[in-house]
Amino acid sequence: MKFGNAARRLRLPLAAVVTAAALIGLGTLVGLALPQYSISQKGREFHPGEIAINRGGTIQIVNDDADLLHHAYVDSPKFSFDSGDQQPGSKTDITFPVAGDFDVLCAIHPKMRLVVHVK
Ligand SMILES: [Cu+2]
Repeated sequence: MKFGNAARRLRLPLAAVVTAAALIGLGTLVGLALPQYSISQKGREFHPGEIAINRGGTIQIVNDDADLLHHAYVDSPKFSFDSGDQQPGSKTDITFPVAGDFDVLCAIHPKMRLVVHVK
């Protein structure tokens, strides 16, 4: 009985360690392949309107407006990007290779602004 209890006590932490290791491994793979941050375009606004990421990080912008085109772009001396027209439901990835503060704007809706702080 005592041994059984001890084994049971040992098994749980071991399972937790194995699960954690598997998750960390998976997370590393996913982190390499998928964008880490998701931004929604809805109601002619970016949600959230501001985000902080690390250099080399990727954000994914999703056009959640059912019937509006968007067109995200960055125009700065350090870094430029142009998504082209973003159809409703489409997803656009932007990777920021340099540190700084960047405005992601919309070429169709001048009031749309997303501030990206890259550390
Ligand atoms: Cu727009």
